[in-house]
Amino acid sequence: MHFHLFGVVSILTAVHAANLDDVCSVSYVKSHLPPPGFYQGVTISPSSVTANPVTDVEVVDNDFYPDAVFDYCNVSFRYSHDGLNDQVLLTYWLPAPAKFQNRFLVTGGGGYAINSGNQSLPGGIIYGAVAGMTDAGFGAAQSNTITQWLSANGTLNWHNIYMFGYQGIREMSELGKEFTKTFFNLTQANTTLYTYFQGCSEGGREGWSQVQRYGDSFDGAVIGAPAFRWSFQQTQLLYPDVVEQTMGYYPSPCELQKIVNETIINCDPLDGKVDGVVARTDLCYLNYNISAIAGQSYHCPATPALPGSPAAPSQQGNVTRQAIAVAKKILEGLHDTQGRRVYFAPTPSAQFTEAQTGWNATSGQWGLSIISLGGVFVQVELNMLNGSNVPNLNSVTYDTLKDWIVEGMQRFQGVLETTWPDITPYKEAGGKVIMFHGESDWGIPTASSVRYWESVRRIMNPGKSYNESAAAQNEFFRLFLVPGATHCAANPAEPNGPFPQTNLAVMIDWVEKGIAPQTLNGTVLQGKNKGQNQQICAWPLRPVWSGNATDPECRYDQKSVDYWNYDLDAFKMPIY
Ligand SMILES: *[C@@H]1O[C@H](CO)[C@@H](O)[C@H](O)[C@H]1NC(C)=O
Ligand SMILES: *[C@@H]1O[C@H](CO)[C@@H](O)[C@H](O)[C@H]1NC(C)=O
Ligand SMILES: *[C@@H]1O[C@H](CO)[C@@H](O)[C@H](O)[C@H]1NC(C)=O
Ligand SMILES: *[C@@H]1O[C@H](CO)[C@@H](O)[C@H](O)[C@H]1NC(C)=O
Ligand SMILES: *[C@@H]1O[C@H](CO)[C@@H](O)[C@H](O)[C@H]1NC(C)=O
Ligand SMILES: *[C@@H]1O[C@H](CO)[C@@H](O)[C@H](O)[C@H]1NC(C)=O
Ligand SMILES: *[C@@H]1O[C@H](CO)[C@@H](O)[C@H](O)[C@H]1NC(C)=O
Ligand SMILES: *[C@@H]1O[C@H](CO)[C@@H](O)[C@H](O)[C@H]1NC(C)=O
Ligand SMILES: *[C@@H]1O[C@H](CO)[C@@H](O)[C@H](O)[C@H]1NC(C)=O
Ligand SMILES: *[C@@H]1O[C@H](CO)[C@@H](O)[C@H](O)[C@H]1NC(C)=O
Ligand SMILES: *[C@@H]1O[C@H](CO)[C@@H](O)[C@H](O)[C@H]1NC(C)=O
Ligand SMILES: *[C@@H]1O[C@H](CO)[C@@H](O)[C@H](O)[C@H]1NC(C)=O
Ligand SMILES: [Ca+2]
Repeated sequence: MHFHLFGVVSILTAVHAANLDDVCSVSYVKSHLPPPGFYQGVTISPSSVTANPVTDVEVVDNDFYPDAVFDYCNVSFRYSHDGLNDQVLLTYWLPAPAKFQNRFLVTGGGGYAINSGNQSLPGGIIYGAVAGMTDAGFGAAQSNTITQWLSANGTLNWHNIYMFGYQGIREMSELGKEFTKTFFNLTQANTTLYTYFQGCSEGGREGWSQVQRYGDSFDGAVIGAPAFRWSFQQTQLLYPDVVEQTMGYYPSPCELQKIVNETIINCDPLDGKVDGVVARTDLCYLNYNISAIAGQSYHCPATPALPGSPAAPSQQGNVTRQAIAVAKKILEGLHDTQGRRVYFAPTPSAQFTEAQTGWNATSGQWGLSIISLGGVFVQVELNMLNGSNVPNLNSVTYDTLKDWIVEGMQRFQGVLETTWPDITPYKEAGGKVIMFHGESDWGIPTASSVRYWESVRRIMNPGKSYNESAAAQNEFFRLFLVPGATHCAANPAEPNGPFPQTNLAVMIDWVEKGIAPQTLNGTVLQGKNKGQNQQICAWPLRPVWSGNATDPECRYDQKSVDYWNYDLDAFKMPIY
């Protein structure tokens, strides 16, 4: 017994004696790779290994982790899939041995990117975690993988789509867990390795793609504004464009911004605190009539041409009734021509980014500008034609949008839809999820995350009352709507709102110490209150302030819960 303890102590001492330079070498990494055959169908190329120490890296003002200075070992290696002539590049950042805390962080991308370059990895290193990312075989095109979703016009490249959908992240996770264990000698002294995920938007979808499939994926997943319910999400991006086309009115960006600004000013107090933040978009929708903005004057100065955006002239005028009608139609959310609801509404106070019009210098007018994030879904994934957008929306109606959703749902159900509602294996393995969503998100309706939380609650807790099932769900999966936050970011238009910058620390406390977050830790990241701590309510409770307290009271409000739960009666099948 004594001998055994002594042995453990001496190994731990040896572990702590190693410094970054001792282990951050090509030869050390080569001799600590996952062994051949470790992951079926995958062959690692030892000759592809790179490793170099990087010191005194400083990160400041990131929404997803606090400011820090750190060192790491920058490792990469490649693998191929047996029988395919492909090359997948993995990148792992490893903390110095003395800073390693038996943690591994899986990261993802955004938009059509499968990783976030060097942006997400620091979020693991600063908590003593090895952090991993993959290019999923897309090479330099990883930041716009959709250019490789077709083998030719008319032929989808299903291997690439599966790699993007979930397979690439799974392989990076499993190879990364094993690599971390061998690199840090965990098999000798202490086999505990906590695995986490952190990602937002497409990264959030990637997180769910793992949680829904693999009970052993993570111990804790931090998932922001996930781009799931894929075919709905991609298609609904086009809805504001179709509204403009159908109604024949193309508001200038300034006119739209005026509507958002007035909405924020008028709805701010409805939550009880006048701070420029609309923490209750439900009350805003129910109580504020944007018709009051018609006739108010707006003005925006001319802007010069920048890379990716052409010059725009100065814009001034009074908000028209047509602009209000367009905004109202957008804020109702997509319905088919029979008036049945197809998808959720965006929250009032969110920017009308998808509705942005384009300046036509020839005609001297604002006109249709099709949002490419939505258009490329139709062009490539539905029409199977190479390109970055649909050429036009000629003869596209609200019913066409519904048809596109159904076509996409059927085609990609098993790869991309990512709304599987029964996550029992993950729960039973002890896994935890923190999901958060900005309440002023322009790109993914906040209601999308509420829908999924409610679907999982209902499916996993048959026969239980709402309160019982919500309590059961909160044991492992909590949802937080972030006042004022925009899409995966703090919102410059509502600078006093909190953003949950320390999510991974909160998750580590939940997984490793059993401290479940009753509220989510938030920090004001900009403006005159920068640095202020504000707590964020857990769904289904909603924030209310009395006086100027920094933290809200979190209350149950049936009207609010009803507002967030939509009846998608355009479909006869369940939509999770
Ligand atoms: C793992 O153990 C070996 C042998 O004791 C040692 O040389 C190496 O530095 C250790 N690795 C780390 C990361 O501590
Ligand atoms: C990390 O390694 C990759 C692959 O060798 C290299 O391209 C990159 O420049 C390295 N990054 C740093 C900061 O050293
Ligand atoms: C293993 O390491 C983890 C993280 O450092 C620690 O929490 C745990 O107590 C250790 N377990 C043992 C058996 O030493
Ligand atoms: C990420 O890469 C950019 C460009 O090379 C560099 O300026 C920045 O310091 C890097 N950030 C980190 C955390 O490595
Ligand atoms: C699609 O277009 C992209 C960019 O123009 C190109 O890199 C890619 O090879 C094309 N794919 C096919 C299948 O034509
Ligand atoms: C909207 O408000 C922002 C401040 O959040 C301001 O910079 C902008 O000029 C305003 N735009 C209009 C059209 O009022
Ligand atoms: C909003 O105001 C307009 C104009 O006053 C009015 O016609 C409309 O009925 C109002 N809408 C609601 C829902 O009260
Ligand atoms: C625009 O509204 C302002 C008041 O906000 C008013 O003075 C002006 O006459 C209006 N202009 C037009 C063209 O209606
Ligand atoms: C811009 O306006 C001109 C003149 O009305 C028209 O011919 C042209 O098609 C427009 N361009 C776009 C991209 O809509
Ligand atoms: C594929 O479709 C795109 C978009 O219609 C077109 O530009 C391109 O020429 C087509 N490629 C081939 C090889 O036909
Ligand atoms: C909560 O956020 C504050 C800053 O607002 C930070 O100082 C604190 O460490 C965070 N708590 C946790 C558990 O991360
Ligand atoms: C809250 O703060 C605002 C602005 O600082 C102030 O005008 C108001 O009187 C305060 N309200 C209360 C109840 O303290
Ligand atoms: Ca407020």
